Amino acid sequence: CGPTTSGGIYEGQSSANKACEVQKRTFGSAATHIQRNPAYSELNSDDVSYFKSVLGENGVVQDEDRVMSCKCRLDGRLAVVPQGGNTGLVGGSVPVYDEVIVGLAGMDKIISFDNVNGILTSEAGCVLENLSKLVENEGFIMPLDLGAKGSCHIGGNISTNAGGLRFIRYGSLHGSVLGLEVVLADGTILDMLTTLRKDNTGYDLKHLFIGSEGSLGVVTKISVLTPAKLPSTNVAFLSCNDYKSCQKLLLAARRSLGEILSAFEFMDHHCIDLAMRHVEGVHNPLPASPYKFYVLIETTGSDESYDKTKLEAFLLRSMEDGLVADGVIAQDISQATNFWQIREGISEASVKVGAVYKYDLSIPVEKLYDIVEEMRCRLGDSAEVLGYGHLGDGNLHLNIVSSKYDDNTLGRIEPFVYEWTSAQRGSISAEHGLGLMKAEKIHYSKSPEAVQLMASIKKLLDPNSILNPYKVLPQSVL
Ligand code: FAD
Ligand code: 2HG
Ligand code: ZN
Repeated sequence: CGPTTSGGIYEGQSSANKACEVQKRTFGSAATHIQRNPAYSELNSDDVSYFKSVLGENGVVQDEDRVMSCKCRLDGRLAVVPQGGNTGLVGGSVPVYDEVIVGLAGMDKIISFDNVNGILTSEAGCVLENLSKLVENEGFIMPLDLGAKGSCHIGGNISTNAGGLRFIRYGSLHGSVLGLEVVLADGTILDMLTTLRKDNTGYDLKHLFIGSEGSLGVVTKISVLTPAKLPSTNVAFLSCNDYKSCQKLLLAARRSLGEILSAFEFMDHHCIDLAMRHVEGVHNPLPASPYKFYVLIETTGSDESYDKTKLEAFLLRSMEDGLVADGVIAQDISQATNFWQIREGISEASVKVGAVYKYDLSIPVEKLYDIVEEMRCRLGDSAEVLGYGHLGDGNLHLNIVSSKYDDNTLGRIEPFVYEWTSAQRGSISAEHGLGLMKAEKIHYSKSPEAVQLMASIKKLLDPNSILNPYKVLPQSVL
């Protein structure tokens, strides 16, 4: 880490077994199948002195309890794990053995905000929610939003190419990120921190680092294009009797709401039941509801009365057509917040009730719910199967909640879930990345040739494989 890096270094547990135990509890079986690579150096006191000379005494954390609270940890070959807000769901931000954590939380400065063009430039450790507040005060919004906004960093979002709740409207971060500064494995500071909308001079290298989960470089600075904040937002919470209706409703919303559609999220009734029990302060806006599915639709536009009329007319028509069973439009900000809290609370609520096997799948919309039903058949009463997600993006979150992690349950879920997704030509990671948990599963979604090319790029940029080892790519290709 060069002089521009004012983040922190956390020394990993000296006992590999202890680290592995934590991994096993947190990330299931993935960590237990990987051997420590003996080519990596072990951290010694010279390394620690060096880090302190660069980062100061407070920049280096060795105390075991503080390291563990990060949920976990450049002589020749010390392996490192870049860590943002540590909210990732695939174990990408935590060390597997004794890797050193490069924590970005200290790099939280705003560099500039261009309020003519809506371009934000900041350090990578800024928390997403803080950036949202900042740009909103200037009349803009961040192009992404997600349930972990209070903790995740913009650098982490970019490194995972996070999707989230605004993807349907503003698309992927590959479109919104204008520039990056990245520190490479050999310490080179790669300045790609442009703020230009258009720049076709050669290969657009920043895209290699968007979504590469800290395996190719450490993102230290970012510039992002922020859309204008529009004055009128409406949120509706609807119920449907069957999945087919949700699917038809999506098509109808695209056609009728068109340019003002800004979110289309769905959840099955198992999710609603869970949210009512475990998300603090929410209530079901459709109380007497025997419904199977729920949909949250948000519109954002520039004309309050036109937008509302349009949404009301759309709902009326959808009810007449039998697509929507019941529904409400939020009348004020507190109702809208309640609707969003239900949806955003499902992920955290699921981990409160048991061991959760999490899958994040891209599947053609017409098939998307089939895997949820298949899983219910396979697992019977032994687990609760939740289906929800970003329906507008064809992204299902399949969460399987069981009383404990065990090989028997896992064996009934995997490899079936991956084989099934692959057979639909879907993706086994729509938006969360591969991290530690899914690195060995990449072949379900990528061809051997594509994986080989990824490995060649990794070797070119990080020949000693010190950046985020055991993550993203299978060990066999490195
Ligand atoms: P971390 O968890 O710290 O790291 C994630 C990965 O990025 C790791 O591989 C890490 O090594 C790497 N990394 C982090 N910072 C850097 C950096 N500066 N340079 C290089 N590599 C880096 N994800 C979605 O896509 N959509 C959602 O809707 C969504 N909702 C969520 C809701 C909840 C409640 C939770 C807990 C998670 C959710 N996530 C979602 C997953 C997670 O929040 C995102 O992946 C987020 O982008 C991770 O950011 P982070 O700063 O926490 O990164
Ligand atoms: C969401 O959309 C997140 O709520 C989390 O991506 C999904 O926990 C999950 O599986
Ligand atoms: Zn999601």
